[in-house]
Amino acid sequence: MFTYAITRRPGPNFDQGLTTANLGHPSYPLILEQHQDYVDTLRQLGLDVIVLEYEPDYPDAYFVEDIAIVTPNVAVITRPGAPSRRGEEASIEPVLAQHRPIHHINRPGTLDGGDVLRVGNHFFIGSSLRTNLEGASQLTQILNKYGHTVEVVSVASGLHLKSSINTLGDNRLLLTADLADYPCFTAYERLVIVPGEEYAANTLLINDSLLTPKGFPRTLDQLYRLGLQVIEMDISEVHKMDGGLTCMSLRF
Ligand code: CIR
Repeated sequence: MFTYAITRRPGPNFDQGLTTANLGHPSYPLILEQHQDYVDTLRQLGLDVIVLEYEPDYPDAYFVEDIAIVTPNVAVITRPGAPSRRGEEASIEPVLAQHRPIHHINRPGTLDGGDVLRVGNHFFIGSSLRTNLEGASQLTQILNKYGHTVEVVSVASGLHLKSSINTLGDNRLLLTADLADYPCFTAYERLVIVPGEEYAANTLLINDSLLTPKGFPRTLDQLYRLGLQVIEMDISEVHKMDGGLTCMSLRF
């Protein structure tokens, strides 16, 4: 169960962030509204939500998920794969240090939290354009030391591992078709996303509720059948910046 979430408000510079999405220019007033809805929803779900101020030098800094891995036992501050994002950690580390022992991913390792999927005590680390094998290996050693098991998975499409796969709780995974037959996932019950709705793979489980992006009706229908509370969230402006629901918070 999560008790806390760390988030950060998008700044007026947010449209200078990295993106490959090609979905048009995002609106600042609208992303602020969407971000506030996200914070309000996490609060309604009972989380104590910390909202950090925006970072004038780091337009992507509201994607706080990439900056740390937080488990029940430890917090690991990452070294993001994109050079423009290195430095975002300075304001996150002191917050996490109040709750967990802190470790770091060090050069030449790179790792984005978006590549790290926790399923119970087990962690999947995606090796991707942002997370290199050295970063994955450093994180593996730290997580093993704190009693967690780890597997490294190669990310063939999408920005991060969690762009394509997320946990639904109870041994269930929501994942895109290209990952469905990976041997490391076959022990789980798998809900496979229909073609065209891949963005909805970034659905976020908060305790017994699922936050899912608006606009993916077939996935929504699959999720409703699980019997959990499902909350659709309009995050159009976040999508334009290659982000999703998991990216905007650190939960612990
Ligand atoms: C980036 O390219 O780094 C940001 N524009 C998007 C990061 C999204 N984060 C995530 O999926 N965990």
